[in-house]
Amino acid sequence: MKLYGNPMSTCTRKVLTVLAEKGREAEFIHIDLQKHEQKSPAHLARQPFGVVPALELDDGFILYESRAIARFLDRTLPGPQLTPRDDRGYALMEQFMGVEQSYFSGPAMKIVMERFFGTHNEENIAKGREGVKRPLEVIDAELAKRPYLAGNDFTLAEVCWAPYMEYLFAVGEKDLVAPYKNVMAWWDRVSNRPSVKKSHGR
Ligand SMILES: N[C@@H](CCC(=O)N[C@@H](CS)C(=O)NCC(=O)O)C(=O)O
Repeated sequence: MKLYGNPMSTCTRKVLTVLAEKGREAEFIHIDLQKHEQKSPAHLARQPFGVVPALELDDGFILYESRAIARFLDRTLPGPQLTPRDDRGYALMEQFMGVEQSYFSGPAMKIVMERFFGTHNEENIAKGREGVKRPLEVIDAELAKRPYLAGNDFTLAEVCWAPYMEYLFAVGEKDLVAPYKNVMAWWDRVSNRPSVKKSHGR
């Protein structure tokens, strides 16, 4: 199994977290985003939108889109299940994966990119900060009721939120998250998980 990705990429990190949870390694093929290797014909043949990650199985089956890869690996690899078996837990996991994708990662990455690339456009940062407030407020209320987004266990919902949370802290935005006490406690649990540490290069 080959994983075409970049260790700094949030979407690659989701896949690496699932692999780490399952105790599996894929052959990691480094795609250099600075050199635009993701736009090369060879990579476009496996990921038609020219981004990472893409997964290639030994029989040639290729899959892209990080959340689809995460769900696929969770279904097919032995090891701890990252998808709740009960219907409501499953639905909550999907709901919070949707919240991450629709409302959280966009504004979070707006801040991260400005800080990461040193452009520091304060207008963009302010928009990003405003944007992450509502999703953080929403999950804070949910996390008052249970330790993880979908119930008592770490699931693919945490897998998907973790890379963006990690970057918010890494670029010095702890103050943005700090008012949400349940989010802080949850992030302490999630960020200290060995699979999350490993996939985020800690
Ligand atoms: N929806 C895609 C998004 C992938 C994506 O945006 N990947 C970023 C890195 S996290 C990338 O390759 N960026 C390089 C580029 O846009 O050229 C997924 O979930 O896999």
